[in-house]
Amino acid sequence: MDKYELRILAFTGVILVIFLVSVLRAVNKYAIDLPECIPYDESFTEPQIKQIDDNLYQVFVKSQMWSFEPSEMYFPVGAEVDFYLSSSDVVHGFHIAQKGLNMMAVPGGINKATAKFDEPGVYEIVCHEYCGSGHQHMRAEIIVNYPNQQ
Ligand SMILES: [Cu+2]
Repeated sequence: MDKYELRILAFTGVILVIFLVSVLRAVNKYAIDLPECIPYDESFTEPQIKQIDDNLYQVFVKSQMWSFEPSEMYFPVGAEVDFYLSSSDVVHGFHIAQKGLNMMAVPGGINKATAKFDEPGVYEIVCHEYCGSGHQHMRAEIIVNYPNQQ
């Protein structure tokens, strides 16, 4: 093998290692929870908010043209929320910009991601996948208050 080819291969390997280390550091630093697909179960398609314990919640979000259900959610500061996302018609998006949470709602599938809400405020959820003529109205809100403000 030519010595220049070896140098290019070594350089590419170093760049690859730097890239992988950077991704792992970012995942740790920002506590990024990667979305996951879970086996389909019809019980996840019924919109609801469950409180599991003081700070742990499960939300079953149903996406449909052109709304999310539930469309308004209230949590106390410090709440950790598992979102289980389903779609009853077409592919939708589920994006909470302030949390960097981004999922797809796929018919016949359930996607799950977790977010922790340490700061009070209003967190807007938008559909970021064009899903039809009413797409721009597809929004929901998460309101995070101190426990005594709910
Ligand atoms: Cu949409």
